[in-house]
Amino acid sequence: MAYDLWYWPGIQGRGEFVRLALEAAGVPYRDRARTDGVDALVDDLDARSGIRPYAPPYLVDGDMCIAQAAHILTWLADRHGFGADDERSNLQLIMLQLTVTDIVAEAHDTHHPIAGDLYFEDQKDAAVRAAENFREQRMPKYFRYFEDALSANDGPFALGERWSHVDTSFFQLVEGLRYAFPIRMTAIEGDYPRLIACRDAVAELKGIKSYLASERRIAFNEDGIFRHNPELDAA
Ligand SMILES: N[C@@H](CCC(=O)N[C@@H](CS)C(=O)NCC(=O)O)C(=O)O
Repeated sequence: MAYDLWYWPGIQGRGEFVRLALEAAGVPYRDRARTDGVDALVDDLDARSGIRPYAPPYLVDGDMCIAQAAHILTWLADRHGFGADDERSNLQLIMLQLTVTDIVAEAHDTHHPIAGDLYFEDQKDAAVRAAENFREQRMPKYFRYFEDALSANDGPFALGERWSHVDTSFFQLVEGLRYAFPIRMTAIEGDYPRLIACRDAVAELKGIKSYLASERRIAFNEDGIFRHNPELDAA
């Protein structure tokens, strides 16, 4: 039976990291808020009690319901064989996936450095400072780390020749940062050939190719995590 994925319908957001792995693996899922509407998502979340998701994305399989994008991905990887075969490598993949979670949160905070529920205009000065630090210090530091990780095995992916949930997340990270910070990415991405080769190899996966060409792939927009504010971008 297909999984139910619940995530805000108008954006890629954190749900996209889950969508990409499901699409790459050819695992059937229903993107419930896209078919049933945003109210259905709010109602579904409100109807849950006890230990329940704090926020979307969350995945439902019968009685099972888990949230946290990185957690969902590692659970899916175990079930559908896009993790590693040994514990040590699996723990390394989880470590990398959680580090993607960290940079994604920092990318979000460049446009909302003070509070998520304040308008951009009300925190623009802080955003300009946060984005400068993110571009100059944080992007190279994370990218160097991912580049080193990708040098551990021969091949375009973190595990070498076999893709994993980490690679689909690297793909989305590069795409998102290209959208949000095109000037900065053009200036630095040549310094990280393994990360870009990984992004390119993911783009060639059969499931990803057809997903990107489909209407299921929502375009980047100014409501998502990766937003393009020209004031926040520079080489
Ligand atoms: N750490 C969680 C973050 C989940 C999250 O922040 N979801 C956002 C949308 S991307 C949300 O709906 N947040 C509502 C809130 O924090 O109140 C994850 O990686 O899944």
